[in-house]
Amino acid sequence: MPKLFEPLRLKDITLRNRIGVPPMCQYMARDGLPSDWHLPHYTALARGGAGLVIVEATAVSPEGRITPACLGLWSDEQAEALAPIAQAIRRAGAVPGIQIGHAGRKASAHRPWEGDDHIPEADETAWPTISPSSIAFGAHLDRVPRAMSRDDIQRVQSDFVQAARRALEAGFEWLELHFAHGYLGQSFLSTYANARDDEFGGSAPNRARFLLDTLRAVRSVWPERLPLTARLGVLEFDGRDEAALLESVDLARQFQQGGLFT
Ligand code: 8OZ
Repeated sequence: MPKLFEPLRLKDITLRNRIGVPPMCQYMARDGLPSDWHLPHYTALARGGAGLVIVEATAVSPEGRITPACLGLWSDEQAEALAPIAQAIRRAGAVPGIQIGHAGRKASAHRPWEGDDHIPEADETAWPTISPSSIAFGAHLDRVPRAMSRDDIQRVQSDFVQAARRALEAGFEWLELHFAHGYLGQSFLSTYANARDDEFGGSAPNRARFLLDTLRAVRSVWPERLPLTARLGVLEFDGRDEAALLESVDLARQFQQGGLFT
């Protein structure tokens, strides 16, 4: 642990130590906007002394929320409401980060303490879900999503870009793309969830295409001087662990070439 409490410089930012608070869903937002909960919560986390505080998974579009109570960055109003949170983290001495993502086929769910399952489609608080293919996640999340068209793919990538731009405007200095945990990014990479027969499915390069295209698109609006990172979900315990691991290592290399941490 000798370096844990030493500063770490990455690109143009310096973390006061190597402790980072990861994104943790609070399920306390309304219409994607922070509530009275968020400002004291993130201020307290930053005052705790970490070098980096990453704000919870924040949806790039309303349909990309995990639950109706998730934060969003699909409007300027949301960016304005998040700005005081980024500023409070910064004032407490930590670097403010945020994770942006799209929940894909795991979206439109109840909060964990309300069941963690899909909201019934007939309920007025539910919304239709999308994924690379019309294959349900399974277990407690059994809703069958609509398979995305090419237009959907373009739109979601554009939503990522707009959310990244708003995160910057709100004062965040570290951006994480959520491509893990069974949400939309990982669903493209997955041989379980992705049964497409176009250029976004099949071979490893095709399954990686959505993630790489999204990274490149976000790269164009996120400044070189600030860290851009991604959380990847890789192994799926499907009997092809070694192949999946090698594909993921290759993808990580391509991410590096595409601008992560370079
Ligand atoms: C744990 C509990 C609730 C949400 C994720 C957003 O899997 C989550 C999450 C994790 O990334």
